[in-house]
Parts: sequence; structure tokens; C-alpha cells
Amino acid sequence: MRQTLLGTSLVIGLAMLAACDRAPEQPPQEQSAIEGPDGREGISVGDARLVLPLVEGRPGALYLTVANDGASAAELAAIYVEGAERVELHESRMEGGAMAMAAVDAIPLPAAGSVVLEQGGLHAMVFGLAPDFDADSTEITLIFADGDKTSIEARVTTVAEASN
Ligand SMILES: [Cu+2]
Repeated sequence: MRQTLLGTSLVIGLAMLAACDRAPEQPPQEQSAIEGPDGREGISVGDARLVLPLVEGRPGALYLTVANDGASAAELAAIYVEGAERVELHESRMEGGAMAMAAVDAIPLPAAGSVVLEQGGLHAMVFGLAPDFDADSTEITLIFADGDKTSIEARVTTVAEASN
């Protein structure tokens, strides 16, 4: 259970939202969505890493593996990243011979299955990272369609490190 830690990050998150004056293309991260108890049963998240943008002001990318050992399917509806303004779920795919990406509303997690968010496939784009963001890790919260959620620490890395 991570209620206390989550409470702290909530305060920080709210402060960052208040400081944001750029009009987001999508609503900012829903603070209310990350309140309440944490840790969805049967869901485990691993190898989470936030790859910082090479150029300041560009989005970063979030990659991870999420396993659903539960008996029923789940749906990943959103991800909250502490220190970011907004996160979009994306899918990369080939369109007319070129790689393109499009936002997806949600990512289905079949029962007894797992989904990998990785470069060139499903992934999350992380917008509005502070220019001086240089933490070694940051808390991320996976928010499911039914309101359950799971938080873990994501490693913070750079493009150079990630391509090794
Ligand atoms: Cu993308």
C-alpha cells in the first residue's frame, strides 16, 4: 500500500499543474484519478523506464511491461507520471511504408497475459517535463478503466543509455 507516498506526490503534482500555463491538447492529468488505495490485484508492472527527450521541450517516452495475472481482462486507461504535465498512450504502426504513431484511448490487458510498451509499438509519450528534471527515478501510476491503479517507480534514463 502506498497511500502516504501517493498523497505526497499528489501535492507536488497539483503544484506543478498550477504552474502550467501551456494549453494542453488533452486535459491535464486527472489528480482525482490517482486518489484512493493503490495496487490492483493481479497486475504487476516491470522494467519501467522514462526516456528523457534529447531536446528540451520535446516529449519523453515511457516504456514498461505490464502483466495481468488476474482471471479477468483489464484495460489500461491512462498513466500518471510524477513531474510531467500530461501523458498520452500511443501506438506506432506502419502507414504507407512509413512509421507513424497515433494516440489510443486505452490499452487492453487480456486475462493471464501481458503487454509490453516499447519503442516501435505501444508506448506512452510524456509531455511537459520540467527542463531541469533530472531525477534518477520517478513515480508512475497506471490507471485502469475501472478506476483501480498501480504505482511503481520508473527508472529515468536518456536516449543514449536506452539504445545500449
Ligand atoms: Cu508516441
